[in-house]
Amino acid sequence: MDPMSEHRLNPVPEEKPCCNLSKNAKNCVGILCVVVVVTIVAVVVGVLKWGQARKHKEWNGKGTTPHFPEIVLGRCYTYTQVKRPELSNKDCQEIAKVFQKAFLSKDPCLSVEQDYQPLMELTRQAIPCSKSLFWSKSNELAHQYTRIQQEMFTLEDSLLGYIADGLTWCGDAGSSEMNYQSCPHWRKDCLNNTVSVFWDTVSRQFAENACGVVQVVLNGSHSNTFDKNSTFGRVEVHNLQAEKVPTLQAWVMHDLEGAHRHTCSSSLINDLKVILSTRNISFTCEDNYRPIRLLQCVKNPEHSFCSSVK
Ligand code: JS2
Repeated sequence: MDPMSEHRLNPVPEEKPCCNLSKNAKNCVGILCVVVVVTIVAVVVGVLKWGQARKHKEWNGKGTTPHFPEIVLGRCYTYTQVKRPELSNKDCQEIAKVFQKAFLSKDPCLSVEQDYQPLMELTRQAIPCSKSLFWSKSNELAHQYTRIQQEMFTLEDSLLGYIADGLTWCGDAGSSEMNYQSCPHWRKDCLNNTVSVFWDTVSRQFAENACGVVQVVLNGSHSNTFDKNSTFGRVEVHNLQAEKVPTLQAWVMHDLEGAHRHTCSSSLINDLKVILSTRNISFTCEDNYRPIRLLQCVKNPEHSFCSSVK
C-alpha cells in the first residue's frame, strides 16, 4: 500500500495543543509568569540593597544627601562658570573627586582637619580685604544682604562653602561607598564627625584668610546673641589675624516683631569686645544697621518701624 494512502487512511491526529486553555486562562498564565519574574527581580534587588545598607554602621543622624556627587559637581560648575566666572579655571571634576576622597573609607567619627586639606587647596579663593562677612544665628538675613551686596562674602558665598552648604555626607572605614542611610549626629554620636569637622576647618580658614575691616551680623532677638560655643564664637573669632584685621564691626539686628533681647550695650556683646581686645583687634557695634534694616522692611513694609525709616 502506498505509504501516502496509508497516511490518508490513518491520519496522525492533528497535534493537539499541550494544554486546552481558553484565551483568558492563557492570559492568566502570562500575567502570573510576569508577576513571578518581577517578584524574583525585586527580591534580588532588595537583598542586594539590604546587603549594601547592612555593611554600613548605623548612626543617629540623617544619611548622605541623595545624589551627593552630582550636587557637588553641579554646584561647582554653577559657581565657577556662572556666579564667579573669574574662577572658571577650577577643575570641578577633580574637586568632586577629592571631596569624596576626604571621607570615603574612613571612620566618620574620626574625621580630622587634615582630611580636607587637599580639597581646600583645590578650592583656594582670594576674598578681597574688608569684604568678609561673618554671621551667627542670622543665616537668612546675612545672605539676603550679600545677595544684594555681591562684593561682600560670607563663607557660604565662597566656592567651598557654596558647594557644601546644607549637605550631609559620610562613609565607613570598611567600605568605599557613601552611607546614604545614616551619618553621625554631632551630639548623639560624636563631635569629630565628617560634616562638623569640615565646617570647623573651612570656618577657621575663612577667618584666618580675612583681612581689612570685617563685619559680623548678630541676632539681637536671639537669647544667645553672641554664643561662645557657636562656630563664630568658638572658631572664627579666635582665628582672625590681628596683623591683617584691625577691626571687627558688629551689626546687632532685631526682628521687626521679635523682642530686643540684646543690643550693642549688652554684656554678651561686651564679652565679644573683651575677647577681641585681648587679641589686639578693635571692636565697633551698631544696632539695626540701616541697609540691613531696609532689607527687613522690604519684606514687611507696613511695619511701624519701616514707615519711619527714611
Ligand atoms: C552644618 C553648617 C551646614 O560666620 C558663620 C559662617 O562663617 C559659618 O561658617 O560659621 C558662622 C555661623 O555659625 P554659628 O555661629 O554656629 O551660627 P549658627 O546660626 O548656629 O549656624 C551654624 C552654621 C555653622 C556652619 N554651617 N553646619 N551644616 O550645612 C552648614 N552650613 C554652615 N555655614
